[in-house]
Amino acid sequence: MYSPADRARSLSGKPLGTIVKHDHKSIVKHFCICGELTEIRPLLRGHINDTYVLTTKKNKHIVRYILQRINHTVFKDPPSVMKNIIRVTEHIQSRMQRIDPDQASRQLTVIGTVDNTCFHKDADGSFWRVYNFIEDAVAYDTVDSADLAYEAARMFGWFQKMLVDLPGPALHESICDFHNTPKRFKTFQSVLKEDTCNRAKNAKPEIKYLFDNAPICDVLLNLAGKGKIPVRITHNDTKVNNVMLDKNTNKGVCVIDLDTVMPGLSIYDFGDMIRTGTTFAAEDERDLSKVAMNLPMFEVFVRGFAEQSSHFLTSTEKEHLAFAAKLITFEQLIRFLTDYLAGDIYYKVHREDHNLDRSRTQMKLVRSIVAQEEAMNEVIERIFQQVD
Ligand code: ADP
Ligand code: GN1
Ligand code: MG
Repeated sequence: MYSPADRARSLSGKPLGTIVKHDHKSIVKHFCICGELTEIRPLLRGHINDTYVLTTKKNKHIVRYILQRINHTVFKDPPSVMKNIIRVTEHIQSRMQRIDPDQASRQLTVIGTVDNTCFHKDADGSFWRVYNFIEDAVAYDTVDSADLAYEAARMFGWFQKMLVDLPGPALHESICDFHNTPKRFKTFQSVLKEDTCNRAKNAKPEIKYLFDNAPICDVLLNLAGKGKIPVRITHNDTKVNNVMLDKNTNKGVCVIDLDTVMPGLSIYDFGDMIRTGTTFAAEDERDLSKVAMNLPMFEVFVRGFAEQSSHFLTSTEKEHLAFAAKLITFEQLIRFLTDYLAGDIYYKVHREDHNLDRSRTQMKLVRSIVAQEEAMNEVIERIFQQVD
């Protein structure tokens, strides 16, 4: 997770995935895109990959694409990540052709290269891929209406449902121990011990909170280890901005950001959606009075998710949904704080103390969930009884 090379890079002041000037036009030539390239515009969203919108024109017909440079310091084996993505997108595509052909063309599709591969590796060793652009759809960082919340939740439940019957061997683990919360805590402890940037002094309350609450870290992995919670194919990064909703109807269109689709716990996916969807505040909000888990929104998320997943979730999974929301938010607090202490080497930062600010929102959110956990469990029980 934080290798000696990563740390060395942090000391050199250069973030992971150090900015190199890329010749995007030559890169695009490797892909089978239609028409003449007229624009390449960076899309400054997401903490990990570099994303660009490509615009092409053929006989006055405009077609757009997404070009992405895969962050290969985070994803150590991009070809295997792409293999996963091809399997997942092709499976969803073929199911959609059967059940909802109108929406099939609005699913994420990998655009191949002229050499008939699914990515291009450039001379600098960067890995590039191209997707179709999902038109007339929006990825919201936060959702502020019940309609949007319901659709986002429905789509993440739908995504798991679509992959329940993915044939073939297990997917490649694109990031090892990605949601291994106890391991995340150990990494935090070792980064804190080194405190190479001398930043621990700025985060005393957050550090204390992590130690005080550490016992929750291993609850879900222990249950999984005993076979009480199944390992399924999960998305593992179910931020609300990783689902695209139709900009006119608000209906769910597709799920994006598939790099982390791999074996995982379904309820961590539920939890991450709650973490990002039930607060109206941004993940880096400085005014912490705005950060809280909103119970009415939570109810809508539970309903949307339950309608898609109720038939395959086990009772132990259902009993731990609220807990998973708390735990994944706690894990995110660990991750942001670790990166702050390590010198901002994993997440892109855009201002001083950005990762510390992000840690603080997560801590406030965990506290808000703890205060409402009983009520959240009541909501879950009631909604699943209605849906079952
Ligand atoms: P990251 O891993 O950096 O979060 P994403 O794959 O989520 O990268 O892409 C970042 C943003 O780019 C998304 O939140 C969305 O706004 C936009 N985006 C990504 N893929 C598409 C697509 N195929 N069509 C339209 N917009 C997209
Ligand atoms: C990253 O790629 P993006 O921005 O959707 C991260 C998630 C974190 C999230 C926090 C591969 O997601 O795990 O929860 O930031 N993705 C990876 O905002 O680490
Ligand atoms: Mg994303």
